[in-house]
Amino acid sequence: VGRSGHFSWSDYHRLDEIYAWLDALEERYPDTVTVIVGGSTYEGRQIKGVKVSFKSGNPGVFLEGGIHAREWVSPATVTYILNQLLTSDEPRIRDIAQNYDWYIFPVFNPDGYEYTHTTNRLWRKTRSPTSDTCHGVDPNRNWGFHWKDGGSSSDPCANHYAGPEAFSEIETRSMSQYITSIADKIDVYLAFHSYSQLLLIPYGFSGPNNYVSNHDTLMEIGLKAAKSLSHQYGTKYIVGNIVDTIYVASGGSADWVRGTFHTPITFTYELRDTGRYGFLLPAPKIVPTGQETLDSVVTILREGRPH
Ligand code: ING
Ligand code: ZN
Repeated sequence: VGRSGHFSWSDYHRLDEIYAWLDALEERYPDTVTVIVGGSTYEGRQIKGVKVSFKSGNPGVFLEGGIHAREWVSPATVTYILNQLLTSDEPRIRDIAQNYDWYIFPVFNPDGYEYTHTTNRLWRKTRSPTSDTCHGVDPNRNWGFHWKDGGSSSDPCANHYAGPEAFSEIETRSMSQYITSIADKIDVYLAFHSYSQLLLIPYGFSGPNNYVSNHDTLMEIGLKAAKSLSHQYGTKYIVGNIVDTIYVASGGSADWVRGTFHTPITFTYELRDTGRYGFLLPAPKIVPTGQETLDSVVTILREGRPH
């Protein structure tokens, strides 16, 4: 598929291959798939995604991938899910595909993602200059809700640099504007990172009051989702509030979405593994990771729906 020839989940892909595949999906499914340029990057790239809609009037689900450059299994999993929504025959997948409108952006940080392919495999941040010698703001510390309220750095050379102000980065600023434009349609926001096998509930800013109002409901949904996720391969996830489960971390995208729009269902995934390969998860693990993650997404959407 696409100008670059092929697309698969047996390898990680460069940005141009992912974007060519998204364009090819729109050509192949013109009634269902619309390519959206949601934002842009410091180096002038597009932040490209798709809307998938089989009928009008559905509640919306937003999938965010690749905000951190080195977490390659995130874009791979998000594209895996997108492909399954369009091609799977399984009733439970057809059900969620057709009864939600999907806004899917596999690579939120394209400059960083390309940099991990060309120059430094373990780069995390954006690529804007931040000092005489350093580059990059942590795009998951740069969003404007409780910005710099714990777990981020003021050092422009640090991996968790929050930036000189909230939304200093064109990537987070432009995507926040796009999300704002569709926020009233979005019921579910899912962000995908790696690694650690966690399913995280907002908020991540320093306490107190960093539990969301429906924390108990999200815990229930999350625990059921983690159970579904374990069915195929026995992969174990821990579910909980960000601060309780990993560390204080403010200025994340999901915190901003939840805090600004009160989006009822908001989770951040930390995908495989727990550290054996870490960010360098071998490509043969993409498909199993995608399968088990999709199982959990099905559960989140079925449990989160009024029933
Ligand atoms: N982990 C996330 C990070 O940005 C996180 C964890 C999620 C923090 C949601 C804040 C909000 O640090 C990785 N691996 O990047
Ligand atoms: Zn991350």
